[in-house]
Amino acid sequence: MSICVHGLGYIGLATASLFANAGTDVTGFDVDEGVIDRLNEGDPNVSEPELESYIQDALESNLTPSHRPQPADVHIICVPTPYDELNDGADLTYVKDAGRTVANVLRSGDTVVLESTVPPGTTTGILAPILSQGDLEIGEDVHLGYTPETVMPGNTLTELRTNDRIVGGVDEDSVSAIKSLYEPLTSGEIHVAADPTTAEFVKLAQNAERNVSIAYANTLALLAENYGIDVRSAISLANNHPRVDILSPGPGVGGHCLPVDPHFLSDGSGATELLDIASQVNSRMPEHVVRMLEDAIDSLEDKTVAVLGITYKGNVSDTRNSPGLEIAKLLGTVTVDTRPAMDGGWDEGSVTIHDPRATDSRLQLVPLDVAVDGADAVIFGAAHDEFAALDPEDIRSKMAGRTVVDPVDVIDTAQWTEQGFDVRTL
Ligand code: SAJ
Repeated sequence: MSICVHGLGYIGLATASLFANAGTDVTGFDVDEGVIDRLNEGDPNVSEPELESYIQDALESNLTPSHRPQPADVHIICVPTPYDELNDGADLTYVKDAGRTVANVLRSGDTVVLESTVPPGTTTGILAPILSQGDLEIGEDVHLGYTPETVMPGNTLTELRTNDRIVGGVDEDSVSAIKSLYEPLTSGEIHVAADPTTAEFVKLAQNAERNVSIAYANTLALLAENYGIDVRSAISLANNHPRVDILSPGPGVGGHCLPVDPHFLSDGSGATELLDIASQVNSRMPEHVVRMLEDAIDSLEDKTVAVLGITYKGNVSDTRNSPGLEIAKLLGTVTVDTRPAMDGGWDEGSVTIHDPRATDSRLQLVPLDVAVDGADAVIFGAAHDEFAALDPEDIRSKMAGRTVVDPVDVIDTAQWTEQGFDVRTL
């Protein structure tokens, strides 16, 4: 059997490596020539060490990066589906392009699998017609189905090998073909959905549920603050109930999944009201964090703040839709591209940002010592292990002020308070 994986982002690359390391010949294709060149030089450019060496193993065995898509028994599409702000939905350009690319090399008997996160109906309504533009009939000549990836960034390899999978095919033969493809590679169960549209819906339902649950935790945090209650201990107590499992509040919801995917469920009917409110609650959290700082420092004028952690969550390198970055912007610093600072009443340059894991070269990051040197306050934007290990005495000796805002619950509040810090938490 041969496989061609279309789209070599970290999911496509991890998936291609999974098959290659199991002994299958895999061609990895990406429209970005730089990605292929880097891979041919043996550089996967991923930030999870275990995953990186797993990909290296694949590159040294059965994974061949290629500038051109190759005919193969199985085509797996793992291309991005960015948020199309104008139409409040998914930008399916890459999926359509990948479909055309596959159609050019498609043969009778082949299987096509879509893994990208897409609005319900994409596989049958958009991909199938593109694939059947030649003589081939979908279902009859070509197997087609949808199976979403569900890995948690930061734990990609383990989850790729152990998570359950949902498979939806255009017919029974397609389901069997796709099931038998993934079954040997995951210790999780394979669940069959009624059709690809159901499988697409399920993926979105999972991420939308998490987004709503986080919004609920954030709502509790706002209420608890008004009642003078420590929300995390309240949530921990509430979770002793056998049917309650409240998530953690935080400075907002970032990444390329939770803030985006609920919009893909939008069908124009207005039924997404709850999802929309949840997104609003979460997107207002960075402003709340800035307010927490304002409460702690009498006046923001002439103060310098160090934002530590601008990836979208702890221990990852991805900065997309990052709450920490949003906080830095609200405080009035231009941190990425030439996007203007939002008006937070602060002078440009009054905010420094440091992140030991972020890899986006467009960001104006500074080393920790520089960030905290003379700072009046520190805000933690992501719960990296490096921050949990900070020595408060050392930080105190460098800062001018004693204010710390920790909405991500990364530091030991008692320890920092003992060192004279005024620690504000969610
Ligand atoms: N967050 C909170 N409170 C929490 C949990 C998370 O504020 O209790 C925040 C994080 O700090 C981060 C954001 O939410 O800013 C998203 O982080 P996450 O860890 O919840 O999820 P992602 O985006 O890294 O990965 C999600 C996962 N989906 C679900 O758990 C349902 C993952 O399994 C998916 O594969 C991934 O989306 C995806 O690619 O769709």
